[in-house]
Amino acid sequence: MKLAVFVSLLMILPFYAKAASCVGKKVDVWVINGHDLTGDGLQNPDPYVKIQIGSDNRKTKTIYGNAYPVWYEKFHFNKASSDVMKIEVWEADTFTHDDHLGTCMEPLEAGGTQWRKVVCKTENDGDVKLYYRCS
Ligand SMILES: [Ca+2]
Repeated sequence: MKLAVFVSLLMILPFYAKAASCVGKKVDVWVINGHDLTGDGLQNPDPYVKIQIGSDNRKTKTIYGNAYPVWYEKFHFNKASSDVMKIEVWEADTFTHDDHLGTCMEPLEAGGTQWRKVVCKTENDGDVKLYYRCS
């Protein structure tokens, strides 16, 4: 009986390891907030966040005049085509090009219903916090 359990574990484990990939799965991303963001000289920045998985893009709204923005925006990716999530933090400008504050490449891990925390560091020591899960 014990041997049978052991043998069936050996058969299941390789599939379990493969199941940890997020490719082909639904990915939910919850962009929470930003901390100590800069990029607009002496004025408070107007930050927004872009999320990309494969060729699929999402974007938060721009929060004007706030170095500590709170987005609380949730995005849904139906079928992830990549195991990496690209997070870009931008600072909106009206009359010139938007300023790039930072990019993070986050490897995605499947974890059932568990939300995984990501802290994306920007230039000048700020950061953006988000959660994701793929199921
Ligand atoms: Ca601006």
